[in-house]
Amino acid sequence: MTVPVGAEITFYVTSVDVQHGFKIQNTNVNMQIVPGQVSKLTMSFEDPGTYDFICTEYCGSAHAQMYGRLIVEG
Ligand SMILES: [Cu+2]
Repeated sequence: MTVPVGAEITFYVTSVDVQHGFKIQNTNVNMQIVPGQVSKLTMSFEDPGTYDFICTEYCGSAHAQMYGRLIVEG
């Protein structure tokens, strides 16, 4: 995901299987993701850079592969 610096970004996160977590490192974005519900959080990133995000809830054998990267472009 790539977003512009300073833009208001709304995350809508859900799960089709089990409970997960969604945390963007070095920010206060940290949500619990529950099957059948949508977690919503709005945030703007004021510092350009690369932000890793991870699953924070042990969700099964592929838990360690649940990560990604958000790029904030200035
Ligand atoms: Cu997980």
